[in-house]
Amino acid sequence: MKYREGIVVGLDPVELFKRELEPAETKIWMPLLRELCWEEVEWAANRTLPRKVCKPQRGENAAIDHLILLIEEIFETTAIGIWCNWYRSGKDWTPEHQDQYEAHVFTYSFGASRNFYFKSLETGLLTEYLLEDGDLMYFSPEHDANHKHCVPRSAEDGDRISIVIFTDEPYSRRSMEKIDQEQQSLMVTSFVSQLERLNPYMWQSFHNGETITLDTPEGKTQFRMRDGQLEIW
Ligand SMILES: O=C(O)CCC(=O)C(=O)O
Ligand SMILES: [Fe+2]
Repeated sequence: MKYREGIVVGLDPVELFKRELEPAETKIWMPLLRELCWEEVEWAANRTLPRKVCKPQRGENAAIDHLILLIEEIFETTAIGIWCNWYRSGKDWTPEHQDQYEAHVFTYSFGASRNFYFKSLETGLLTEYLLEDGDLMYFSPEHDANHKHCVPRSAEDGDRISIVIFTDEPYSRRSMEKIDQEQQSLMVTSFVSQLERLNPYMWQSFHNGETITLDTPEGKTQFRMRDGQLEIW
């Protein structure tokens, strides 16, 4: 996580949020996710992807809608795409690849645990993770550009579903707040420059905690002192 003044403002290139969903919750969603419109997709002549996949729309499946909403609310972002994988057993897998959508990637894991690794394009170095039921993996578009990723085959018998949610930049709404803060400081500057021109009557009422209205670059704006803080609206 990236912090500024104690507030989360962004994510690291890779984050693994262990047990983001409780087992009680994944148990509810797993049967619903198995009901998605799973397909075997051909990816080369006479060859199908070594797992089942599905590309649901919003409004099709309650579990998908819930997971999208969670990502959008927790990470203050907007989902721009979704892709689902169903590994029927350890024999199903995802070969090394890059997502290449220039999007931020969040992946929820349901069911059996599977290994996942990134391979650096530059050094060939592998970074391995164990993705367990309820885990949430994140990686940035920059990380995707420099690495391949893979879910190798395993001796695991159980099935696993992964829900991949592509999004805009996480916490981008907080940059809007920053813009708001910049606007606030412009207003304070405008207020201070007008203070000396206030007539004594307005000056007195302002200091008594009353609201005064002044013209600012944003139009008519109200100012008030509360507990030593200037309030503007
Ligand atoms: O199943 C996963 O955790 C990853 C799947 C994946 O990389 C993909 O669908 O692009
Ligand atoms: Fe991928």
